[in-house]
Amino acid sequence: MTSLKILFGSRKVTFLSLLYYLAIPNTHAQELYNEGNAASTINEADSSIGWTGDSVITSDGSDPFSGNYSLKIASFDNRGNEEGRRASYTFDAVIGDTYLISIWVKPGVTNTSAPAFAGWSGFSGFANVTITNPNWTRFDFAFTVTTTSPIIRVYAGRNFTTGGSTDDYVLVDRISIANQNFPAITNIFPENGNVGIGTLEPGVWKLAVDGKIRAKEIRVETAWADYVFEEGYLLPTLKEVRDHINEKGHLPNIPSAREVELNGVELGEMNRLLLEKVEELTLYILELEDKNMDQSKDIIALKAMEQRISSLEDVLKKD
Ligand SMILES: [Ca+2]
Repeated sequence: MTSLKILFGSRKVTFLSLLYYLAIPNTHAQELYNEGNAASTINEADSSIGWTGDSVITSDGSDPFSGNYSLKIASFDNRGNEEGRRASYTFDAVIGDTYLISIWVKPGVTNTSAPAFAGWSGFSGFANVTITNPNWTRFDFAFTVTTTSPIIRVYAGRNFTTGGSTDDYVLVDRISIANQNFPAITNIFPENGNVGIGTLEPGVWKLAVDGKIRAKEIRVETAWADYVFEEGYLLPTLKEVRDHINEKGHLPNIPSAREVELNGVELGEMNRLLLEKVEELTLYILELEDKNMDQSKDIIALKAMEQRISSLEDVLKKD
């Protein structure tokens, strides 16, 4: 992320399509495109909520780039004015901050004029961009904003003066808006919805946190260890346990210090294993108690026998 700060440090012309694509992994700081609509990455919904304009704006399931829907922006009619082809989206912004905006688009197959990103307002240095690639294409923008409500505009067709066709449309999907000036405390990864807090590498984890977590309670849904008390459970003999400790330096089934150092501890799994050991200990204690009782009985019997022997000895001495 450091390199980005250098790249976008001068808040002048900041249209960086390919450069941004190469420089940034597919990760983002705090996601600001959080409307639940067809073009959302995190909370996609069959909706066009958040987008306004005189074009026909719908959620479309025929050819989504991401998820089940894309946003379809179609010309309202063949009027020569631009409003009938325009769709707008605004978001809350901080004046002077730089925003990274990523949008996937695909023109309609029979468009009479190419769609475009045009007429954006509140962005410093924006210039219109025509969308000509017939395939899904990602566009990346980085602009400093000059208003608290900048407006992104997408046109189904860019030919304002001669009109166009009601067949003109453009599909829009997987939009991301992030404030480059905002510290990337929380990073949401559009590919899989994984979240990293304090880290850009959540890996396969749905939530990865580089730091301590404080909570009132944490519930871990996991298997439990009652199988120890089930018939047929092979309770290791104490000799086997002793041999395992002597050989490996840790309890059977419990990870070694080295393994824990490498992989950490899974709370649910470790609690199950610890309970397994507690239940095994309980069984050993119960066995010991049984043995103790048997030995106590033996001791009582032996004492009685000793008493009788002693009595017999006394009798013999008197004789
Ligand atoms: Ca989508």
